[in-house]
Amino acid sequence: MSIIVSLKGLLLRYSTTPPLKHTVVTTFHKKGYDVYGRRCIESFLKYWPSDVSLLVYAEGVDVDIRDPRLTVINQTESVPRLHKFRELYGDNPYANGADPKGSGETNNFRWDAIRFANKVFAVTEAIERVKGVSDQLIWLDADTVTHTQFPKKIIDNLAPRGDQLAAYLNRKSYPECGWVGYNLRHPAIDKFAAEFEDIYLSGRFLEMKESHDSFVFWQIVKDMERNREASFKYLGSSMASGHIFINSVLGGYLDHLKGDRKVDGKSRASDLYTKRKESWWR
Ligand SMILES: [Mn+2]
Repeated sequence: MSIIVSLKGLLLRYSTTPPLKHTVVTTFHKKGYDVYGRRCIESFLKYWPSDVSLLVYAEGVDVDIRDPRLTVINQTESVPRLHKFRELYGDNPYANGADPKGSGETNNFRWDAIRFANKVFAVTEAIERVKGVSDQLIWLDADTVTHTQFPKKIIDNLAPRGDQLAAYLNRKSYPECGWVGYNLRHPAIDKFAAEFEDIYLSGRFLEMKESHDSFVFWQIVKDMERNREASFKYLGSSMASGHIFINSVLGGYLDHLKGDRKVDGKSRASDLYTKRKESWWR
């Protein structure tokens, strides 16, 4: 948006980026709450701006943290389409980590749609829920910890705007979807959400090369770009591979505990390929 001010006949044009309302969404089950979810919520409440709220889809766990910024949603009752998906494909080995190409692998995340659908349906339910209330819905993996005060201005700058439907951590191959910012004001946001769900519910994910949420997200992004339905904001780098989350601007405020780092509570120094000055990384 730009504001034009006339001052004694002199036209001054100020370029302004209006402040935005942000909602963060995540999900976890009982074990996840114990190992990392609690830490995710507590560090959010400590370091995120006071006007950002957090929506948690909790599966079979009583979240015993109370805060006006925190809304806990009973995943079992409130995300019926996820449970429909589990009914349809819960017994299908190719939706539970088995390699459809027949390598004999049975437990590979690339084909574990049942596991990653938790994210997909939490995102789509949250889009419905906070559209009209917030400008940006930020998906944040629960295995993240905020370690440094996260300024509102940085979050505003990370947000997708205008014809950008989402902001995500791109890299050489499929993106890192531990953080995805959705533009709730984009005219095609409902279409995106419907497509995300339908790829899973219709069984189309079984025909795809990989079926975890990040791969499916990437396919939708490429389709929408090709069809000129939306553009996207890139928070990563097309040259980068590996642990893009903590090496992006996000690493200045958050850590993302992939794999067994969840138990350690911290990423390793060897995960960084950019210099970081925050005390967390010392
Ligand atoms: Mn993660």
